[in-house]
Amino acid sequence: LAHPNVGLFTHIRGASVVYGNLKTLSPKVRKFIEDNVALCQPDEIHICDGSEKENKQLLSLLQKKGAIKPLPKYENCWLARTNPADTARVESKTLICTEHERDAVPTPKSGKRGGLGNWISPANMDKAVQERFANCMKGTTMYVIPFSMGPIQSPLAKIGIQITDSAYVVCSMRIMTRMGQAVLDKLGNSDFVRCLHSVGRPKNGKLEYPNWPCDPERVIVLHKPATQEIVSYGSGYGGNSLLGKKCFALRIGCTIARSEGWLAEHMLILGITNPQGKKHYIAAAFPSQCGKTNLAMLTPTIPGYKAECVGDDIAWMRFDQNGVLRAINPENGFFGVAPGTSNISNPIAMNTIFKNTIFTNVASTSDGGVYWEGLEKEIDTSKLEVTDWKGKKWVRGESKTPAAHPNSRFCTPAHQCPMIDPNWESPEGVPISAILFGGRRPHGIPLIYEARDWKHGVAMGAAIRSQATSAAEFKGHAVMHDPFAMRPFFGYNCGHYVQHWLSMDKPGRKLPKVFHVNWFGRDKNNKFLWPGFGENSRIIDYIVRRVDGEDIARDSPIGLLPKEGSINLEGLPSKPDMKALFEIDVSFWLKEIDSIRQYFEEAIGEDLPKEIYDQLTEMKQRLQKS
Ligand code: SAT
Ligand code: MN
Repeated sequence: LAHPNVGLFTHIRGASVVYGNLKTLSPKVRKFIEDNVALCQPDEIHICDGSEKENKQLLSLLQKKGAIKPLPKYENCWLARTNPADTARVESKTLICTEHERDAVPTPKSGKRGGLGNWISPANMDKAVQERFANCMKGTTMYVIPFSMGPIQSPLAKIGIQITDSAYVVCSMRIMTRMGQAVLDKLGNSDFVRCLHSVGRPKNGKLEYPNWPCDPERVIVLHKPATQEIVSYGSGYGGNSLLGKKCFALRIGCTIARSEGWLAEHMLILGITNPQGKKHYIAAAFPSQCGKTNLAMLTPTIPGYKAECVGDDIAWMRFDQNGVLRAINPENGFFGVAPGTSNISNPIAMNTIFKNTIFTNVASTSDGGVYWEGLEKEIDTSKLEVTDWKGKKWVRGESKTPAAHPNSRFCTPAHQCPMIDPNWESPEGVPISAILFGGRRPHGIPLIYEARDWKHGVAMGAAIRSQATSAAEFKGHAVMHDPFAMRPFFGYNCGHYVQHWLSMDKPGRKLPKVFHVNWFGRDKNNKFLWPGFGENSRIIDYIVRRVDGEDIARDSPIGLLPKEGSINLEGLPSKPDMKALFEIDVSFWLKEIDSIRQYFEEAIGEDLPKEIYDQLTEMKQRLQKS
């Protein structure tokens, strides 16, 4: 007979531990694993340590399975092609589980659901989990990923443990989070956010794309704030499977933030040093695919300015004892949209992503490289063979479909970014002087305007609208409402969320200035009115000068606009039409306010604080008087 302890440390409920050390697990972590082994019935368990050795082993396993292929043109870069039915977040299958529906989603006046999240009852969540997860890991390996959102030693950081049956997820989580043994050491026997993920398998067991197992028919992403649990089934796509990102850092994160008095936001964080050497940090919320990553990696075109990147997608922000709003980037990497990324739009990203990166659903070239829409001027495809994201031969000018999926991504370590901020891992976070809201609006919305006060700023955030993107399952270019750029990411009732923002205004706090920006205005010929990209530094310059108290703003019915001549246009090759960029068309704005009010009433109803409705009323009155 074997020593009685042997079974204890080499097996959990019959599944053998093939990697990692069970002895280092706290009783809580061990219980979490045991419960899920009992549910999912894996053959093997792998407890991730986050080491280089482990990463290499998993990458070569993925390669052997045909799930990824190497990109020899670069250093340690890989390409994954997904099942074409699994390329984006699944908003309609993303649910928040609470006892009472109203805690999760607003109760709209119309009685119709307003698209601000989906609710599920605890009983139905249990049922959904049982139906999908029972025995779902038979014959496979269960990976256990301890991870930290935020620098491990930061008091603002939070720890999660993700169970998954996907090695692709493990390798991606190693890039996107701080992952491995150091996290378990920090955790001790404390609580953690419980994350369970399986790529699943169709009911009939047949995989259409054996290289990319998933179950599009039964896909579901569940969040239970009361117990800080996330359960995701059926998808390997980042937004659905890297549970630290949208699921934890935003949906569960914002519920924790609400109860602890801070903010978990869909925001980039950018450091900006002016020619006098004074540094400010700004945070900016735009819906997915409105250029957050590009702004986070801004190359200023005006002389003397320096920009540094703290984060490109998520900000956790808390007022410190001195009343200063401090932000950390809870992530450790960039999960950026590939198409459109080029040396013109984002040279910094181009200098970040060609080592230690996992690409997903981009096209590949016969010289072992990658290709996507936007690289036409940089990669001469006439001398190469191109294989599109579905694995088919692709010829520029002939093929009718794009080479790369519009939501194809790079997953790359943040520290590789040449302009990463020296304080990006600072445990106390960086001080935020200004908050920007924005969207993709072809008509009517000026390049920049400033909120009169905090309440107005909160109303601005609540009223964000933008053209639809391909990060989710929506089609077309309709202008969609997207409060705080959080529409797909609320972990609780959006109306209560707005109330939480209003409650940030407390005595002794230095509230950041709030601005609305729109880089995407178009003229009558549908041409962009503003050059964008690096030239956006001219607007950032204006913002930090406002933060420093310069008298360069004038009143208008919608908020403060720049005084004429106050935006630095020096050195621009052609002068933009500033009149068009700042035109306030009263009839447009009256309609805009009516649509925003209608949306608020229909989607949020009485759950939206009265102060926000009052802001609309006041703005309308100012417009009618103008
Ligand atoms: O689709 S993800 O959530 O992974 C990225 C995004 O939409 O910002
Ligand atoms: Mn995002």
